[in-house]
Amino acid sequence: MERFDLYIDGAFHPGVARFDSRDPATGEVWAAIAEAREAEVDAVVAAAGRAFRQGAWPALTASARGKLLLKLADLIETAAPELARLETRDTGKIIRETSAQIAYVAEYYRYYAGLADKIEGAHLPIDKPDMEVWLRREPVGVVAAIVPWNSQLFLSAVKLGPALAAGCTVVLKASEDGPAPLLAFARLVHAAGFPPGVVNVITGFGPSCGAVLTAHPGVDHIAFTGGPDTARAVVRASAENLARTSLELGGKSPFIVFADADLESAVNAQIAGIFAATGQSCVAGSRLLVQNEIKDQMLATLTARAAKIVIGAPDDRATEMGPLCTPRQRDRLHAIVEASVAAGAVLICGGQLPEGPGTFYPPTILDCTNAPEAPCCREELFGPVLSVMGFADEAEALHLANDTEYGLASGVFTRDLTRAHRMIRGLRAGIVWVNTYRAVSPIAPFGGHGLSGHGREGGLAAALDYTTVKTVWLRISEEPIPDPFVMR
Ligand code: TXE
Repeated sequence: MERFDLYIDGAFHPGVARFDSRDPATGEVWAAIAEAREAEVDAVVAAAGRAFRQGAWPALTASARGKLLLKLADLIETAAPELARLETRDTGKIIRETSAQIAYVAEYYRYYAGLADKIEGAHLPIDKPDMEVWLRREPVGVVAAIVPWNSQLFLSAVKLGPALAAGCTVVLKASEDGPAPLLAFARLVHAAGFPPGVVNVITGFGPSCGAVLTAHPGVDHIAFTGGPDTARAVVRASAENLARTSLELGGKSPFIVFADADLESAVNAQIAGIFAATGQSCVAGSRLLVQNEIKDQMLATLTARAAKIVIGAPDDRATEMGPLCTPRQRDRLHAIVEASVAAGAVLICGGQLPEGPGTFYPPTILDCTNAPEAPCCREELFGPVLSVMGFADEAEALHLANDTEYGLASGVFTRDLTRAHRMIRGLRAGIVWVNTYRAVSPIAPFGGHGLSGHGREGGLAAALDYTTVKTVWLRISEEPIPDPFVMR
């Protein structure tokens, strides 16, 4: 059994109790995880508050903060194979994906390291001759960063990078599902030499840890990634401390293929868009909208490729799709697939619960052309399930694409440039990928509308999100300020 501790105020902590973590591929308990509840949350928020207000952190220059982030990036790069091993073991995400993703996570910290000393204030041309007025951009304070199990090193980097560059301190709460890699990441934070309390890493359950953290009076900003129902609880909790919130809540993203598209590219991108990470990806292209002329051909090619996907042990480099993270996720997914078939969706492939251990689920494709209201077209499934609909023309494609409460990502495959531009304008989504899908970079903002949440991660804007503006007025006149009650 491996053991993982909380990281609070620069020290490792066994927590109030330990809970088991299971390997999703086998169902075996493999790790004992330290749990945080109210007392630990109080202690960690107090530590982050102290570190924000006093000691070494506020005394550091922005450039020095950048250097610490660079050091952390180097340590992540070196430790990437071990972090990948842990994430694969604890969440079932395949080793090919965790290795590549964690190596790239270092680039996020490097980007924000470089940004730390470029977060500038401004000088105002104020309408009073004896005044100088300028704006200071200051860190907002203590950030509660809450992440789910999927891509957690990545999802925490897009919060910690900008928050630390801006000068905030952070309490990072890992999901109770698969928390080992983030608790191991805390060891790198420690080795990088961040002052105690600047970065803290805890885990625990929603009601006894997450809910206490989000309502805590010592928290100034909540950066949350998860589902919309939990997001509603987070926003309600923030009514207590009036903390700012940024929410990244996944989607029901349309993947639109016109008849003139390069079909090979579209098929490969769609396969990656829905079956990579076993579909547990916020930007999963889970609704394929395909022009009627090529629908049969595209479905046949997709189904043939889906049948060849190598499903197996996530730590085997040959595996292309691993298990879902938890039995809860799989049960929910399967129930929605069954309800969708009952609502008229036609099962093209998959859709059966496999025998044997582990939370595996087959690549599943449902033709929903005659069942647009089936739950698989409406709800985020967070699994390897693709809903397909045909469309006649551009107007219908746009209507179907925007017929969702979500608005995170979208993909358009066409060779027609002017049509691509019209689609870009018309799509209600935070990201539009044209003739590509699932591309990300620390330089590019990431986020959505509606049930997909609000706020943007990545890019310069994310760092500004963790700042607040202080307006400074300086009177430069040598004349004494006149007595306000003496008439002149
Ligand atoms: O996520 P939760 P769940 C979607 C996806 C999935 C569904 C549910 O559709 O099927 O959400 O997943 C913490 N206050 N996404 O239940 O509950 C929790 O401990 C504060 C999309 O696993 O949102 C964990 O750390 N925090 C998404 C984190 O919230 C609370 C990724 C996320 O868990 C809390 C994940 C509370 N009251 C799920 N209750 C995406 N955007 O990619 C729980 N948490």
